[in-house]
Amino acid sequence: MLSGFSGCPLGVLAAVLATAVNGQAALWGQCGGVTWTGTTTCVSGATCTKINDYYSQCIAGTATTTAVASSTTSTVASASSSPGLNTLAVAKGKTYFGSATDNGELSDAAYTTILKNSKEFGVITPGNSMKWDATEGTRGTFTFTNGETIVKFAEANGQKVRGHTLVWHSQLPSWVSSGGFSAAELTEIIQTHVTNLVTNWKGRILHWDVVNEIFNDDGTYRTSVFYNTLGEEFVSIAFKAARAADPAAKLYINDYNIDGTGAKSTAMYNLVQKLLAAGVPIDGIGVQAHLISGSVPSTLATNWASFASLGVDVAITELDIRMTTPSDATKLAQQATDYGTVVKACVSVPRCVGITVWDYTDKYSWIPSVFSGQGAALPWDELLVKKPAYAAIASALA
Ligand code: 9MR
Repeated sequence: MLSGFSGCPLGVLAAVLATAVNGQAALWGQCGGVTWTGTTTCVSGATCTKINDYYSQCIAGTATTTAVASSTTSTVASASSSPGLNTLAVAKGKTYFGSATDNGELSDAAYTTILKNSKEFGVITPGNSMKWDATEGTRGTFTFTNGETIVKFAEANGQKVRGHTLVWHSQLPSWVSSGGFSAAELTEIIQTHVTNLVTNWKGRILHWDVVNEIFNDDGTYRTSVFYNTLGEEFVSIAFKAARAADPAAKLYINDYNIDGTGAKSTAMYNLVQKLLAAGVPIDGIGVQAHLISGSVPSTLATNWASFASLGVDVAITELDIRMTTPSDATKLAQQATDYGTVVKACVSVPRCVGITVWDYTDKYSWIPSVFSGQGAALPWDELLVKKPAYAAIASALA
């Protein structure tokens, strides 16, 4: 798992935020804060926006409110009184802005107060409770309780759900991975699993991640019980079963390190093209987007437009942008720039339908437990306070 994610080295973090010409801070650059000694004016078209006492940033557009910290620093509505990221995304023509969550987090009242706000999040993704190990730990015995808790939470709050995930090599019970099944038996096992889950939540799931992480980074197929037993046919088997069980759900193939162009993205493109030509019901490509601050690929929009040219939707399904911890104002500024880059790329591709952050707060991010010394990857900090990334997302959606 760990080695599977982007091996890109950390890039230079703050250099790109250097003061622009004529002594004015660049778009997205820092322009204020109690320890800031640089310029407090922004280039034309940007407004110096107070994010907190320690950090002001040049945000695209013109200030809308006037709380003034100095003669050149004003506070816009973007963070404290934002209309909400989902509201902004929908106004921008997208279907949603969303967040992952997990069952254990739902007992945290401060956390759920934000999660249930459909102005911020229009779609919720269960981080674990719809996976194979959580739903069919024993062959033929299905457990929907935890998944249902999250679906009910979303429905109670006027939110939709991305189902995650039906066929994945990980979090897979050993009865599947080590069962020694024939191709015919494994086909039936996949069909039974997919049919039961999708039927159980029929009509209540916006998107399903039908297959997840089937490629290696070089674009070859990942070794798994599914691929080893059935070859790439397992993909078609899963999609066809999902479509038959809930024709209304949009069906996605989901993976990481297909953010920018490269061998893995090419493999995804080629497979989806081939399967669509063969009549396999694929509606979208899910781009996980587990990214590294300072190393966000420059080819996001190009790659997503290429995917969309196949006639499918694109969804950013698990966005987070990690950094070496602890964070500081410079790193948070770089991260804000990076979030802006990702969101603007989605905005620029009409068939990029929505963006999900892989939980919204650093309090519940998976990153520190897997990437030692890294974290602070999400738009809200561990205290549930909005970071500069929030304002950058809002600005990119404005
Ligand atoms: O967020 C999930 C975390 O709680 C689990 O421990 C982990 C186990 O593999 O899975 C995490 O979610 C993964 C997602 O399902 C697929 N893409 C990678 C995500 C991060 O590992």
